[in-house]
Amino acid sequence: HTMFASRAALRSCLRGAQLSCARRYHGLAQSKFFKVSEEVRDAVATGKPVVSLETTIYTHGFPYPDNIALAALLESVVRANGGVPATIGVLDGVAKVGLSTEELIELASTAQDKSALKVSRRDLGYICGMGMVGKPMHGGTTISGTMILSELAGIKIFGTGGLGGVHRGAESSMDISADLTELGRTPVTVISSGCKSFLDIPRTLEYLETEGVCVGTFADGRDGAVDFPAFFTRESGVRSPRVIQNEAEAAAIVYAQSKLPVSSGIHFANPVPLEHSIPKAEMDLVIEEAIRLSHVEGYHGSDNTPFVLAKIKELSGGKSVVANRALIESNVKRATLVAVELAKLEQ
Ligand code: PSU
Ligand code: MN
Repeated sequence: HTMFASRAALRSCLRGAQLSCARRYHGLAQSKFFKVSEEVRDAVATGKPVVSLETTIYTHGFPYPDNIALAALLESVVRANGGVPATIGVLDGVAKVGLSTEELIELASTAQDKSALKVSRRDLGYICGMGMVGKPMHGGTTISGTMILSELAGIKIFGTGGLGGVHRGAESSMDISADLTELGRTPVTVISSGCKSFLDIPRTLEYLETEGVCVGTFADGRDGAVDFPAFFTRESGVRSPRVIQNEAEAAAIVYAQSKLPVSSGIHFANPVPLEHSIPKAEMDLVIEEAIRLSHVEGYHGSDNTPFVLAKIKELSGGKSVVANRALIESNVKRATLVAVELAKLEQ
């Protein structure tokens, strides 16, 4: 028995408490284990277009020292398009929004010995708490972890490579990325190239629908139905729930949703640039083999995605790395242009 008329009423009250808590933090935005750089704080306070960038792609994705070059490139893409970058990660148990160049190099260097944690929602309290008791660790934040810290810092737009999803065989393994539930509960817009087809894309979209996540794919003038993209390829065989034509449309959706009592996130998929797309048939073979090897070697939990990604890279002979870099760059540019349009609406 509760004082609430229904479970829905209880849930919406809890959600309200959660929101007002997040809002309170926007002003303070600092604590022993949470720091926002001065540049980012100032940009958020003065309504400049800020774009979040994650760090799991550096700690668990790209090899050292390519990852450092990529990190620098992405920040300059944001600046060149009129935005302020906020690279997010955990250094010595302190969650930081707006890493300095030195901090970025320090964090990305952990790719050499894999010493950084992969930090999603479940890991944030752990890594920050351990930092308080003299066990400092570095962490690369996933989409989920980066969304939480973005919201806390007041950042609404986040650009990255690929979204986690429902894994194939999830009906028995229950392996569903925390990125999806995060999108269901945290009002941050993620721009990526969809998800790799080592995941179960139809079920990923079903899950996002259940979680109340608006999913739209940039069509850039193409008419009619558009596929939700599968990272390296523009085709997935699955229709995107919504189609958007440009950044102004995307920003209008973000703006409208922020004014409605809808606290879930948004995912805009930006298909890989045509000149870098890899034919689906070619990628399918590579992915089948990567998944087979992951099963053979018994990978599961948070180690599974990095293993499969590394195998895909290996089996596709470097081609995938070039495509990967190109699409992230394109997504981060798109994210910045959405943030610029959104800043105009919020003036
Ligand atoms: N998919 C990719 N590249 C990535 C990731 C996913 O194509 O780098 C990373 C992102 O940081 C994402 C995380 O948030 O993996 C999801 O991991 P998991 O499947 O364990 O939830
Ligand atoms: Mn998982």
